[in-house]
Amino acid sequence: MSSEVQEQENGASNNVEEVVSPEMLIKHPLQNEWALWFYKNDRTKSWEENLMEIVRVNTVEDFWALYNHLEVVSKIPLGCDYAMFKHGIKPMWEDTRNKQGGRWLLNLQKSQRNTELNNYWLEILLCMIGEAFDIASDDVNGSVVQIRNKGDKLAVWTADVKHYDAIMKIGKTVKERLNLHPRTSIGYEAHADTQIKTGSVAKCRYTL
Ligand code: MGP
Repeated sequence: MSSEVQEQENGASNNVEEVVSPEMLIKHPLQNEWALWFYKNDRTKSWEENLMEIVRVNTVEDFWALYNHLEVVSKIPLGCDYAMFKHGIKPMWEDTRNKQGGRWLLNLQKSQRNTELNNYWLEILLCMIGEAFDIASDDVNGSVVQIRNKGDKLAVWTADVKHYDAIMKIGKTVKERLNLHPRTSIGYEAHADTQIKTGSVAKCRYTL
């Protein structure tokens, strides 16, 4: 190889090293670490035994790796749930950070499983990891999607039923980001009310 070519090659490889900025080599951290949970509908086990934490993510790249690897929610079996919660908060009423809280609930039509469901769930996940609720983001504990014969359900769980402003900000953001029809309403239930409901509907504290 001539010395000129050798020099050109060395020059080229040096340039490559120079243009790769260190920023490109590190992952982009999320403000919070999030845990994905799966609820398996196994009638031989208790509700709590059926709930398992799958994986935690704390970077944008790890979130997408997880999302792309997962079965889309419309394909998981009937009676099962996905939940994504801030690390340290279990997706159950009993967790100390859920006890005083509640959920914004969107009940879907059966037909929406094959149309909007997957996009709605992804949009909610992106709102959470992107802290899209501004200062109310601190009140967001997590979200749950449930595959049910009677109609699937999407919910955003918040920290405290008394935090009216944060609850409203979260509910309005969900309606906007999901681009819900103005006539589609979402209701906010306190977990305390959901736990003692008798029929299939709990008392709604707020509606949007
Ligand atoms: P579900 O899975 O939230 O709704 O609650 P589903 O299956 O649509 O039923 P419906 O009652 O809303 O019509 C089903 C049952 O799971 C509840 O009645 C509880 O027995 C149990 N369960 C649900 N959650 C969210 C909890 C929880 O946080 N803690 C405990 N201990 N049990 C729960």
